[in-house]
Amino acid sequence: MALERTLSIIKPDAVAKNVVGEIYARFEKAGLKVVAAKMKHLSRKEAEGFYAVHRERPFFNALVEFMISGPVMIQVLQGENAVLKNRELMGATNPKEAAKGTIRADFAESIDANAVHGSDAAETAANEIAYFFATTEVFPR
Ligand code: IDP
Repeated sequence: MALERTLSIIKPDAVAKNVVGEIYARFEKAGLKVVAAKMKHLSRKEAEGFYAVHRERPFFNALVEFMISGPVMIQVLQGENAVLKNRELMGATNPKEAAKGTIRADFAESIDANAVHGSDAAETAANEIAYFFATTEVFPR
């Protein structure tokens, strides 16, 4: 098993619902440790840059509008197989298809407002972590 880091974002819908603590508890119970965190209201430019791979998708503009609609909580999670473990905790992209007991099944309303983001592979995780955090902001350094 590999000790990994992954980028997690609690999206504006879940921050507005006041479930940041409940979502953090799920990370911790699953053995994922928060090793960096910041609350941020993303600019349009930051949201567009973060989701640049989706630029040509029909939902891109709606996704960016949603991501800048309120503050988000951004964290780096560390643990054994952190990338996959976080994806399992999150559940499917569409909350209607998400397995029972997952974050999206429990806290998300729709595919547009689906509570959390999590990196989908170790390589994207490294890029996404660097997008939001300086190396000095992730602990232990
Ligand atoms: P993921 O967040 O589960 O990794 P991605 O396919 O990477 O899913 O899509 C990024 C985000 O874009 C999703 O979390 C969701 O908010 C939004 N999204 C993806 N597909 C659709 C869609 O078909 N309609 C509307 N929004 C979508």
